[in-house]
Amino acid sequence: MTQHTAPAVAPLPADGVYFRACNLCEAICGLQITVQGGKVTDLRGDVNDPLSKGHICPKGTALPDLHADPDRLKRPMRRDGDTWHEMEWDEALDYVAAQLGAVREKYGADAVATFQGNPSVHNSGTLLSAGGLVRAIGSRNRFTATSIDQLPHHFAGAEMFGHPFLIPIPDIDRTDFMLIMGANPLASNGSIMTAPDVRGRLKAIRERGGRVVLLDPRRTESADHATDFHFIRPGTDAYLLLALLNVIFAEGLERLGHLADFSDGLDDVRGAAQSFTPERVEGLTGVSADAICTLARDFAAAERAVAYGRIGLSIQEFGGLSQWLVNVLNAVTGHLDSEGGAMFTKPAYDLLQRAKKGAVHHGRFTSRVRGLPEFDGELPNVTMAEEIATPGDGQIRALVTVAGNPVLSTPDGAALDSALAGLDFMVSIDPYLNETTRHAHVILPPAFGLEVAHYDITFHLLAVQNTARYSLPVFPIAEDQRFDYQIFMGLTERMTGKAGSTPEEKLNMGLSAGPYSTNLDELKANPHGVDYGPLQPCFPERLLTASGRVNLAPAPMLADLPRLEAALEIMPPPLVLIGRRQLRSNNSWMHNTPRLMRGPGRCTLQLNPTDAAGLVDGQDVEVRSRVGAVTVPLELTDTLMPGVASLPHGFGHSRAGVRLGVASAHAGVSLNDLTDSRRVDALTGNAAVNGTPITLHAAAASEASAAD
Ligand SMILES: Nc1nc2c(c(=O)[nH]1)N[C@H]1C(S)=C(S)[C@@H](COP(=O)(O)OP(=O)(O)OC[C@H]3O[C@@H](n4cnc5c(=O)[nH]c(N)nc54)[C@H](O)[C@@H]3O)O[C@H]1N2
Ligand SMILES: Nc1nc2c(c(=O)[nH]1)N[C@H]1C(S)=C(S)[C@@H](COP(=O)(O)OP(=O)(O)OC[C@H]3O[C@@H](n4cnc5c(=O)[nH]c(N)nc54)[C@H](O)[C@@H]3O)O[C@H]1N2
Ligand code: SF4
Ligand SMILES: [Mo]
Repeated sequence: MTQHTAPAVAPLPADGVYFRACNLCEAICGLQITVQGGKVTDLRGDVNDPLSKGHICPKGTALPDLHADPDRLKRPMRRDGDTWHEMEWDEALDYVAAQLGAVREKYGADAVATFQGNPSVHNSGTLLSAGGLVRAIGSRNRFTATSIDQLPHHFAGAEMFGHPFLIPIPDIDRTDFMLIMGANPLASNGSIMTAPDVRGRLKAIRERGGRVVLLDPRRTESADHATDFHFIRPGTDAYLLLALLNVIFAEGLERLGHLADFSDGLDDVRGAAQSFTPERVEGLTGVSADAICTLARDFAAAERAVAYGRIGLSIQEFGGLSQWLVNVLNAVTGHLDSEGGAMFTKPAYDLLQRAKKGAVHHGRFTSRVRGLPEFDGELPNVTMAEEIATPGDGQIRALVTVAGNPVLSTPDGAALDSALAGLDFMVSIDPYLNETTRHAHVILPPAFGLEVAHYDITFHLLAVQNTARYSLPVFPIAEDQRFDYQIFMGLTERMTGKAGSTPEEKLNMGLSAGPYSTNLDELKANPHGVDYGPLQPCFPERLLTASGRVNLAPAPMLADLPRLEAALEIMPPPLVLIGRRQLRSNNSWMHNTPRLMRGPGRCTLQLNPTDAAGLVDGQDVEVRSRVGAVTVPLELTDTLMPGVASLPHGFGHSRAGVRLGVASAHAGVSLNDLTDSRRVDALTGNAAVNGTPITLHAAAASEASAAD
């Protein structure tokens, strides 16, 4: 029960037409928002946005709903047992800073952990200010969503090109051959490829006579827009990529193009691929040797081609090798840093501007309990629960979560759930009382969405075209609301005596120092965004390796190959589980929006009919893994590869004490109650949530069982 004080009344937005970017996903679509009488009366894509050109998806339309959500929190809350009491902001910030300080004082800095979740990257105030607090805490126990997502991309970027953010982006608008592995941009709207309207961009490839080849264990929404589709068994992409390279080298199809002058390691790559013939990997991957040979030849021969591997290649046991090999495939066929291939951006706010050449990015320390390596100052989030639950020096006693819901979003969420209950102190900076924040002692809810000023530092850096766009708020906030950055600066100041610069000051500085010498005033004067044109080749100038050259065969990758080789000998499990992104979901947090939840329940276990073993479509099945079990309706569909089942992530809203009325009515189950924190990509430390071995059983005391 909450004891309510007077509710905050926010002033109404002025009537008018507003332009801003949607900050819900990586597509960063421009929006045109009409406000009349204090309400949004029309919301559509901004046709004048140089990147999105009017594109919008159903989630963008739901943005105003977040503000009207009765479950959304606006004032700090302190938990006393199961009861929540509202607090004043100053009182709350004083209290939180004192509690964090006390734990730090008593047990040392490492006893205070932080977890920064996905929306931190979609809010420039959060992105630019949370770091101040993290530094003030000074703990090695720093976690983010990166290590259950794109860490292998950063790892490969750091090793091959010298910086975690030197990640090649597919030049989708100029390519004639796009090989897509482990991505479903028709549902996700594109990732590490900011490309609003992927559907239109893929159609354009087909219309100019090009090909789109998709490899996925599920015949996805994106498969409808491909020219060729192949099932691939989860976790076997590294074998497939090595086999493609094997054919390319065996047939002398390699060409480095301009990379020949500034790259090292071609012979090592050739050596690595030598034993992985298409015949050797076809059984394991499920892709025929014929198909592999043809794909290798066509890809190498295409004048403008690009291989793009996304989350399906990262959240698996060979994520680091897979992302490395995608880059290598592009490089050795002349498709890296060249038009229509995999290219690098030149963003107006450039995170690389002040980066040092030859910096070390990983392995400088390891996690206490399991000894997994850090990357860029953060530890793998698969270690979080054990670091909280295992007694000893350096045990985590306090936690700060920011814009994250790790109980639903990280493997073995149930173990984390119970670990969180044992913390001495937890604070969550989040507008919702959800599966994770229910464990907090204090919740500090920021203003968000249409209320915040925003610049997409990360996604302009990952976009298929160089553009810049600054968004001003549409909704004003009430006097007793705070922005994320004010919360971070308030806590940092209380802990260190110094608050640091505001996000606007930092943005302005970064933009003026950037390649286009722009600034916030200039961007404000261009509310639809500024176009700096298509991606340009930038090697070797932009390389940040110590040698100033591309490292095609980094030592950590070569050292990981025996692990891949050894796995060839292990019998694959009969049935494995993968995730499934859905257009009308956003990880764990938009299930409270009625308009996105309409229609039949979406949290179903999809399975190929050949694996049904007597189970029937629509019946409840119990899914078991090493760590847990869930009961969920079965959906038989031949869109799944035999031997593979799929469940969406981000559901599971039935835990007690959450305040998510709509989401709880569509609770579903959490995929991460089945995934296993022991399954990890040993090279990068990324969680291997896809490919989890499972067994199926009829839910109601029946003997019917499949695949066990
Ligand atoms: N099995 C499996 N697990 C997965 C994935 C998968 O494919 N399979 N995907 C993974 C991926 S890629 C990711 S990125 C993670 C995402 O997982 P998390 O990083 O945990 O993020 P979300 O689930 O999106 O939770 C977002 C939280 O941020 C809050 N929020 C929204 N906007 C703001 C804001 O402006 N400020 C603040 N302070 N809070 C805000 C919301 O209320 C919500 O509580 O999940 C991962 N988990
Ligand atoms: N609507 C919506 N959009 C989102 C999100 C969301 O939750 N909902 N989340 C956002 C976030 S945080 C991210 S990181 C991006 C992710 O964006 P994408 O990478 O496009 O994510 P997915 O749609 O999960 O696509 C991954 C694909 O990999 C396949 N796959 C699974 N295992 C394997 C494997 O071992 N090998 C291969 N080759 N394929 C495999 C899956 O079947 C799936 O089709 O999406 C973002 N956009
Ligand atoms: S595609 Fe992404 S950025 Fe575009 S409207 Fe939808 S959620 Fe917003
Ligand atoms: Mo993500």
